[in-house]
Amino acid sequence: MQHSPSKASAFWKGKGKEPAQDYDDLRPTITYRHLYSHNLGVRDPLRVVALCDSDAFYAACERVRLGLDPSVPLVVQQWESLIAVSYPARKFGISRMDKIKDAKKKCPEIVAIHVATYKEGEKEPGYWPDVDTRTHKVSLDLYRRESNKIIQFFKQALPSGEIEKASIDEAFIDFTRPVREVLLKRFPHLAQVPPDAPHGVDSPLPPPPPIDWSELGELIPLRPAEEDEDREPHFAEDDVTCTWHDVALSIAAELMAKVRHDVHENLGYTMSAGISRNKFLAKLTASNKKPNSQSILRNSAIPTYLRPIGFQKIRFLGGKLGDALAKEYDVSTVGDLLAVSLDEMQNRFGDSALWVYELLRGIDRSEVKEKSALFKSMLASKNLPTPITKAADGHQWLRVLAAELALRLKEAREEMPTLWPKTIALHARKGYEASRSKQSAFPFTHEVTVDVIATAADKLWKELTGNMKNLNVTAVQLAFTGIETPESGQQSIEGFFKSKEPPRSPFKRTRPGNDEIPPEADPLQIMTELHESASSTFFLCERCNQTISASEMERGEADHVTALAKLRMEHDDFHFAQDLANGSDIQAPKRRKTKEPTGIARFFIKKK
Ligand code: DCP
Ligand code: CA
Repeated sequence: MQHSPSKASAFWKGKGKEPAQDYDDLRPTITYRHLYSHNLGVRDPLRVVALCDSDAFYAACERVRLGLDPSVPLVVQQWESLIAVSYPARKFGISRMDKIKDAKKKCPEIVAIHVATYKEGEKEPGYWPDVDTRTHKVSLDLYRRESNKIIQFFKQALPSGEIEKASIDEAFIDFTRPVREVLLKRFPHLAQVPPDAPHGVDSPLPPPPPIDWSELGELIPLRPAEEDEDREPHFAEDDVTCTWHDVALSIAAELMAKVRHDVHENLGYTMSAGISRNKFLAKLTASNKKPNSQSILRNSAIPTYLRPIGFQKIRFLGGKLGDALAKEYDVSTVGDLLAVSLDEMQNRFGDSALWVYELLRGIDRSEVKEKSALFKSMLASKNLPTPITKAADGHQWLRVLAAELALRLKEAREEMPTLWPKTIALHARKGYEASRSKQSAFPFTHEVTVDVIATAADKLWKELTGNMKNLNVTAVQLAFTGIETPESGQQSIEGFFKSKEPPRSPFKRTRPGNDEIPPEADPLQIMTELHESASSTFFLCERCNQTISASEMERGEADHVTALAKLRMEHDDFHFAQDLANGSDIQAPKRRKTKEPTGIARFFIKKK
């Protein structure tokens, strides 16, 4: 059905009011059964999720490393650009858009730290005086390490909370369980269904006590901002004085404030958090006030909060799908789009438009889930300012990339000593042409040193460049893929070395020798494709139909296209590993017949 663009906008540019049932999900009746159920998951009416985002993260890491006072204006630079600006430096009007020389003009006493780099011949990254993109490679290791420390802190502080690292300085925390524990302790009368409850365990909970929000953070207001004040708030003030979900939010806010305080005391970092009923809203709320603050979005404030937001600013709706929605309905805000019925949206965008329809109404059923450290890949990459034109010149960069992989594997093994990479892959891009890749089984040696990795990489490089005419390599990537631990019950890696038998991998190796990676598994190929849609922040996996969001990527890569390519490769690895675990005999990632994408998927997959 073709929708008339003017219909939605005409309705919304007037003083329309959303149908009341639109927000039923925001004011559920909460019963004793809900309270006692521990497996309601994303449908739990008492669900509370927070997104915690570190303030000026890389700048804070450098400040902590150097033991500087938090009031010192500090920036982190990568070559001539700024990648992080401390809040005291922001007071001078310095932003990430500035070049270092502008920052120094705005604040001559600024402390400028160049991000650590790897340089040829050095095993560890360092802060060298002579950094140059032609000879050095950026290292984000310090930030990864500090990021992991914060995550570990969260885990230990909230043993019953689920924690999902969302990026290098952001984590989602599902507070539902820890909140339930506090709630039942604090309100013991809820622990038993009163004998006179009309519907037994299905009776609604008694009215909640009033909440003193004053010490708990910034409350997102129920009333619309001034420019929108002719609109009625969705829920009248006295209708929303308090719900048990508000009590749950307030308990999460107490717990969050304590964790933020303890992270600051112990690790030196300040962070800002958003607390609401799901991931999407927690993320949106976290940016409400920074730094060192937390904001709370109650269910009753959601409609008013979402309505004026430009929907293309929302994670997931920023790319082609957002453009298509804006064009189709001639609208720009969430409020505008509320006029589009579910039927209309599904007719135009397919069944999965339900997910967009719900998002606009504050519903997001995605889980907070710790990502397994298994099945991951590690990738070190360098865009070369001076292309490699002689095969012999590749070696120096391979050693630099090998040093990074060696360090990252070593650190990962501090937490999980049996991690082992199955495969090493080398990708080389020639200008904007399709890249070439080679991969091989990673040798099973006692210690994964820079030399071992560099030797394996050199071998792949020789094969790759052996018959390349007019060598002109502009980017190189070295990756460990299929990083695994031996399956439980199997002998440990150490065990293999202790035995007199020659070392042999605990993994079944079905892959013989080296293989050319088919184009669809090639991250640099994907990267080139993504260049054309550089604003894209997520992709849809053709195999599992899942949207993989770039917010899950570690930022601070050379550019987000690289990071997205990396994310995609990691996701492909996940399938590869899953297939392997399911016993399918995979020789190499198989060429798949790509189905013509339909519905929402059309907006995530580039048509060939
Ligand atoms: N980063 C980067 N390049 C970008 C964006 C971010 O290298 N274009 C890095 C540096 C940041 C870190 O990622 O410190 C986290 O990114 P944020 O967007 O969260 O920014 P900050 O933490 O620096 O600041 P804020 O306090 O606004 O969150
Ligand atoms: Ca941040």
